[in-house]
Amino acid sequence: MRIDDVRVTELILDTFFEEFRGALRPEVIVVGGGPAGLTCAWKLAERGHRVVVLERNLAVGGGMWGGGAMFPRIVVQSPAAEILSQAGVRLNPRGDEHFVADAIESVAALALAAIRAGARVFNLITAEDLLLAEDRVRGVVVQWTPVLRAGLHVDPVTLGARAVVDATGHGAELTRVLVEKGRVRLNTPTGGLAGERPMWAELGERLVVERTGEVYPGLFVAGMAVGAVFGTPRMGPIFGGMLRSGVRAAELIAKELER
Ligand code: 48H
Repeated sequence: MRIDDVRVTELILDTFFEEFRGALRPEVIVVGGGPAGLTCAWKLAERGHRVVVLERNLAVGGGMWGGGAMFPRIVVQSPAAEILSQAGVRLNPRGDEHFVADAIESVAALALAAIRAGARVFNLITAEDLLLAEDRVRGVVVQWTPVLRAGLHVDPVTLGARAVVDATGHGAELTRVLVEKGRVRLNTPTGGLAGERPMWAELGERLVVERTGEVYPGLFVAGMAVGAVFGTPRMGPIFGGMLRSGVRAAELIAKELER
């Protein structure tokens, strides 16, 4: 079989730009393709919403690949175990309310579930700023990650959405940008970012779900970003809270979109 090298290039460019063009104004932009972001995107897409996931790195999965201390295992409890199960992940029940899952299988399954449900995932794109107009977050400003890493002075471009999710993990990068550059008060007890607290898995797992929500009109936080914003404890390699926070964010956003 003959291969036309230039045709391969055409196919890549044509299909990428067709898809990217259609992704400029989704209903929801999820920034960060870690466990919380992927779960949120999956659950919103499953309900028929148009969702785009922007991931800075080459691979989605965030901190899940490494499991606990580079042992690629994650621990969950019910009801997060059922979320993993729905995604097709095999669970190892240990008979004491703990389930163990393979970290790599979990990342792969969550990514596939999100994509198969209809979420569009773009890698190597960093959300470096927010579109903030008339007291509402209305989108994100994006740049190719390699441009940022090379320190090149290249202007970014903008995507719009009715809701943006900060699922950027421990750094809560987007919310931080909103507070520092937008000089706004968040819907948090202090009006700002409280900063993540030391380890206490039981409380951290509960609060990360309870505090998931809209911290400023148009901006939701999910996953470890919730900890950084609300000052809730970290929980180590027990990942149930991340999955449940993603589900919770999806439910809250769907409620607004479907109103
Ligand atoms: C595009 C970005 C940007 C940006 C970051 O860190 P994550 O895995 O985040 P969560 O909240 O889904 O899961 C947290 C979990 O992995 C974890 O760290 C836990 C449970 N820790 C507990 C403990 O005690 O330490 O994923 C965030 C993703 C990553 O893939 C980043 O590359 C990406 O977001 N990202 N993508 N634009 N500005 N910032």
